[in-house]
Amino acid sequence: MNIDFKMQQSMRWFGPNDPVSLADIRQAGCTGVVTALHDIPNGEIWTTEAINKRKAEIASAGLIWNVVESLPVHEDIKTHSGNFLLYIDNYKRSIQNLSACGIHIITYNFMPVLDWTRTDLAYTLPNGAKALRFQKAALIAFDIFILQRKNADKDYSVTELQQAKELFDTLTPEEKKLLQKNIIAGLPGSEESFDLKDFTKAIERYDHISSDTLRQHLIYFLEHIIPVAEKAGVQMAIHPDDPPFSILGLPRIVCAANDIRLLTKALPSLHNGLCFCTGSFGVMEENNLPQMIEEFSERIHFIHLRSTRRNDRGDFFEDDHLAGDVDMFAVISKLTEAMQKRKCSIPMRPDHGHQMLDDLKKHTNPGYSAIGRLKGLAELRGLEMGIIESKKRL
Ligand code: DNO
Repeated sequence: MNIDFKMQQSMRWFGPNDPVSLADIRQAGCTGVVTALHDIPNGEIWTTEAINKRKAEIASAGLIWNVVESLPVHEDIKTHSGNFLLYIDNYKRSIQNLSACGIHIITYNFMPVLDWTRTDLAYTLPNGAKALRFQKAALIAFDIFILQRKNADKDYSVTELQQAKELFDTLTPEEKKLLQKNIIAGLPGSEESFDLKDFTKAIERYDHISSDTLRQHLIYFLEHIIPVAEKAGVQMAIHPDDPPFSILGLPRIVCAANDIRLLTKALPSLHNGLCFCTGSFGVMEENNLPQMIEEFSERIHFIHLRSTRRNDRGDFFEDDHLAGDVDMFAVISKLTEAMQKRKCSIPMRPDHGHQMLDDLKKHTNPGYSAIGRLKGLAELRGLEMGIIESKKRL
């Protein structure tokens, strides 16, 4: 069997202030860098000057800026209010400018208010390394006792409320502050950061926005940007919601296979594509990842590989890249098939990694330390090679 296309190994970089340097990324074996112009305020146009400057910086380290993650979608667009028309126009201009600079894959998300969310950024594993974790009782404790969101108790069962209370009662004042910070202060790459008062205001904007309404807003946005992306030769890649369920009363609409079907039915263009994140989709038991890859294979433009392990209380933590609930062998096998069929390499980054070895003593961006991601990447590329070679030699 002929196998010419492999995943393009890449790593996320948060720009010049990232403690992980471009040289580190190159030594990890990557050719691609996934980044964003994080200092440009959400909603403003990314100019060709700013894009080219960042691109040149990456090129001078011997790497290629292959994927934008993320071009943020302003809250006005998600809520269809305020200056949303202007922000959609600005978004189109940024797509065109990125294309003019030779960058053709753009990741974004449509999660209300918060981007990815965890309750614990330093969950100690039995081997002493630290992982990211989402504990449902901790999120509920934040919602009920810290945020004190109106009618929040109606969203949870009696048992859940009781578990949240038990957990909250064990927390010290510092731990309570840390829980709040973890949830609303913005994890690396997040587009927003809040204090409690602003956060309440931000979520109140969604009081009358149901899942269906939010989906209509997303489709409206896609109707405007996808034709522009098509013309500019840009592949748009929506990132699934992380975690893939509603939190703090906010709707989440990019969680399961059927959500993707609704979006692609509305806008069948292949430029209306996906960032296939196994860590986000993998939290939902009903998501059969290999089947989803097969179904959406033509529109997967970017891949995030990691594996979570869930329990029946609705908690999960980020396990080793080849452990957890994700069948990584089946996932990479299906991706390999998709790439040969499409005759292209799809950029992939090892998503997150444990804080381990020397990185335990350093300041690192949660989930984005060098050594944990390097370990994940090395395992993933080994698995890919094993799959490819065994197919070739059969
Ligand atoms: C977290 C990331 C997300 C992702 C955005 C894409 O580690 O996967 O922040 O970049 O949701 O827009």
